[in-house]
Amino acid sequence: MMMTKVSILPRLARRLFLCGLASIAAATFAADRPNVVIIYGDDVGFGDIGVNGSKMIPTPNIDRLANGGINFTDGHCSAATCTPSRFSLLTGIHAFRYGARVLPPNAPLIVPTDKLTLPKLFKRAGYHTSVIGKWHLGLGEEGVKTDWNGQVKPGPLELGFDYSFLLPSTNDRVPCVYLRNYEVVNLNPNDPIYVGNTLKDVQIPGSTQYPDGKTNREAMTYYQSTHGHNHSVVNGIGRIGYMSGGKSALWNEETIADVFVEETKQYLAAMAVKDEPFFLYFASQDIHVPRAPHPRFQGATELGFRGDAMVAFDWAVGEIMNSLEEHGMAENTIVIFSSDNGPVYDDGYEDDTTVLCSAEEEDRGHDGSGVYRGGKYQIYEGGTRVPFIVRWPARIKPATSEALVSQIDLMASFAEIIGEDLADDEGIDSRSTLSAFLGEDEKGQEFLVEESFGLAIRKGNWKYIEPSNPKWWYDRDPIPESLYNLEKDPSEQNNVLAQYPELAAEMKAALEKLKDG
Ligand code: NG6
Ligand code: CA
Repeated sequence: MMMTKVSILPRLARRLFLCGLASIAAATFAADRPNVVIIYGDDVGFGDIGVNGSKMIPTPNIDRLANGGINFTDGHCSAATCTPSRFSLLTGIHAFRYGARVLPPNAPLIVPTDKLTLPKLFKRAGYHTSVIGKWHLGLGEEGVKTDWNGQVKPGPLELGFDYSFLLPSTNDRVPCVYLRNYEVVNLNPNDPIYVGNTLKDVQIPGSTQYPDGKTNREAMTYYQSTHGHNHSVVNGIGRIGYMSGGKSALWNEETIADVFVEETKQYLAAMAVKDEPFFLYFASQDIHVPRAPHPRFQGATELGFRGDAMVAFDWAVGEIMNSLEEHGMAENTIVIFSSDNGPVYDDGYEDDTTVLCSAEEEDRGHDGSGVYRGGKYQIYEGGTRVPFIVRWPARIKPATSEALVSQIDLMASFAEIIGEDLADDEGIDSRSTLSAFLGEDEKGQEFLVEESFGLAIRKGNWKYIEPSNPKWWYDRDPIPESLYNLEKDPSEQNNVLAQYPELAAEMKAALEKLKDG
């Protein structure tokens, strides 16, 4: 791997700049406060991008990003599902400490507002901060029914984002509307929105009623659900959760990617004329179910909607990159590309991946997790080893790195770049891996935790998995205590626990210590 020497400018100099006393040195100091864009995919697997071996899904824009930065081949989200990974990305805290699991549609905000978050960290250093895309960290106050017709809060703005444009939960959950800052976009007050767990909760006179998928399967005209997803049927797609009202505010599945890209372009154009640096968390809904790529992407691959949705996502990445370039901001913008969990085929809809129910298998010759075992929901590598690209033309030389890195460590690593200290109770699980992210160290973390129903810990190429009883809707096989040597056995086929009892005990002890905080 190519090496590049980076010197982070002294704190005092940065402070002077912040005080406006060192304008002559602005060009030099700008490198101390690069813009940061996190492009976060949903259910995008390690093997879904060209640079990681995908032959059947073309991803030229993501490959261009990787070829201009560092492609980490042992990079991880912190958990094998969405909410916990996003929780850890934004807080630098393991989700299991807060019991953060996949959230239902009307869940309150799960991230504590008194904890440091990535946007709060950037704000301390004078950044403008924004989130555009899928949220799925809950909105509203615990114990209070969220009023979707008023000010929906607390949410991202209470966590340090200056601006938010959200798909509130997931694209398979209600409410199927966008939220700009505190308000539902395009809401007609004469058709108020209600969200609930039962049909009865939302059968409120005066609001548009949507068919109940339990009794109206024929209303699922886009495609049928295979598991769950049989509550309100909106836009011909069965959802998790019930809603009524908000007809004028409904999103159109096939244009969600376009809407997020347009929002992002406008945001970047606004940032281009400001003096302050920015942090943008762009969270795509692609390629989560219900996959419904715009018709111009349908048929782009031979893999049906899952492959086509990935092509749509790649297009979105290209648009964001182009926009950064057009505004002359690409050079000093750190772009991170990654995903919230590994791949899944049938995740509850008949979208023609249904025949391939298991993430272990290939989809017509394409393997979303590459050589790795399992995928979304699972404790095996396919669950958390995801695409992980870091590009920063001003500082980083292109390379491929096998360093062990995790999204949870971005907080401490960014803190180091922008010269902010973390207090003892901030980002407690985040440890700076800056030298690996900059391509100066090929080892990365000594230990790294992977989370599913149970936990696993990596030490170099060794992986210890604690026993657990997963309760996912399709995966309930008990996981035995295991030890794998990923160097010889990257696909986790041979449990060598009995051969290395001392190493297993050492790793178990490290995991227990970490659990205790
Ligand atoms: C599961 C849903 C799945 C998906 C997942 C969350 C069923 C049967 N399955 O409960 O479709 O929504 O939750 O995905 O309802 S995640 O990427 O947001 O974690
Ligand atoms: Ca996900």
